[in-house]
Amino acid sequence: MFAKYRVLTLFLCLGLALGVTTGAAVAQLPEEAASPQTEPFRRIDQPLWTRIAVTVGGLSFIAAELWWFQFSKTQARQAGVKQGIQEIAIAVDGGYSPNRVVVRAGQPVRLNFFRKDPSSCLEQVVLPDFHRAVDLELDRITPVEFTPEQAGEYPFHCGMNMFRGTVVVRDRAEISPAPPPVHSNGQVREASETPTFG
Ligand SMILES: [Cu+2]
Repeated sequence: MFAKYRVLTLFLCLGLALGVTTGAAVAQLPEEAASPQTEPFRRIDQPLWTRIAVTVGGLSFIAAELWWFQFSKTQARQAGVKQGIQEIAIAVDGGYSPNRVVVRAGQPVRLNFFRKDPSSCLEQVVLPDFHRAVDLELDRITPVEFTPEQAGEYPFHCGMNMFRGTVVVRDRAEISPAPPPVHSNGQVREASETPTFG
């Protein structure tokens, strides 16, 4: 399931690279066409529909990319409570899963980041509001602890701010009691969407 995401991410990154290089090439075209030094390169007049197709293709790549990084696969999960600590496992594999973590204010939180993705992009996780910047070792669970005092939404992201998640802090009264129990390995015992740390 996560391998699919990785392939898709790669695909979209290639799309962006292609879009940028094509854009740069097109931007340089008028200058080069005017210069006599570019004789070996003959300018080919593309039919209008080709230009439109290329433009539409490029724009849809950009749109897909924005969607992928901003809006895709938002999944919220509530942290379980173990010995007074709100604990939840977050798989780091082509992003964060779950990428929306619900906790309650005034109680310690432990986010167990399990990094499965070898890309350097995800080797660091930053929680600016809680003053945490933590390096994640590959194939290890790295706990990040803090105590949120105020209700609100607090983002976390990779070192380059490409992949993002949110810690949603609610007031005690807003959260239903008895959240799901947590496994000894930090995995939340829950339905189908629980990430598999195999
Ligand atoms: Cu990154």
